Amino acid sequence: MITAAAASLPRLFGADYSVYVRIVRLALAEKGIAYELVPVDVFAPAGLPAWYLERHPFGRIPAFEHSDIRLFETAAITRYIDEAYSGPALQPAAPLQRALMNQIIGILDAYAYRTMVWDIYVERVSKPKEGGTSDEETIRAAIPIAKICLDVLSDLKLEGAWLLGDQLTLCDLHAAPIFAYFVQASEGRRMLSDHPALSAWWENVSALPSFIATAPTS
Ligand SMILES: N[C@@H](CCC(=O)N[C@@H](CS)C(=O)NCC(=O)O)C(=O)O
Repeated sequence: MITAAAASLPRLFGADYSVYVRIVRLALAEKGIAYELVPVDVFAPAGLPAWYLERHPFGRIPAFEHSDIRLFETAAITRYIDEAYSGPALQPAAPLQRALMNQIIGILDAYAYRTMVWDIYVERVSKPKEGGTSDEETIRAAIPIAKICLDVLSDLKLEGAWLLGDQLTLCDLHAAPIFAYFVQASEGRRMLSDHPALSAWWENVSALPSFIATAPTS
């Protein structure tokens, strides 16, 4: 078990606007692990530097490094952080609960992220803010997929403050940054309000000190 007193700080490469970087930052914060956020702007016009592509050959953010350990892919990084470092457990012990957590993370990666962030938030909020025009067709096509995501997450949600009941787990941390963008769109707020249990979860997760401390600065 790596303790907070390990010689060098873990380094997380990425930008604070990134959903996936924020997921890892939330896991580090919930474990109580100090780290260095090394700025990497994945959308920089000049492209990514070669030293970063050595850490993430697919050119996405984040990448993680601690001493001689290098990892990319957020779900692998957060599971490693939970298992390798001391601090509160962020994964359920029971096999079924753990599978449900992994199922939710899979759903978020495969279906929710692109639909709720790119097709709805970016089109409705981010593009117009930057002087562009929303692609209404993209938004229209995304709504039914976002509805399936919310319906499925509501069905899977167990009673309690968090998605899997009384334990805050990695799937809460994976979902929160996606919802943070989604609810900035009027469509997102309207759809979330149709899901009372998820709305209550959103109230809880968005009040976490780790969540507040990792708000994007740009
Ligand atoms: N599968 C990757 C996804 C990471 C990802 O898509 N990150 C976004 C930022 S939130 C990115 O790097 N986007 C750049 C691009 O799509 O070119 C993971 O789990 O870490």
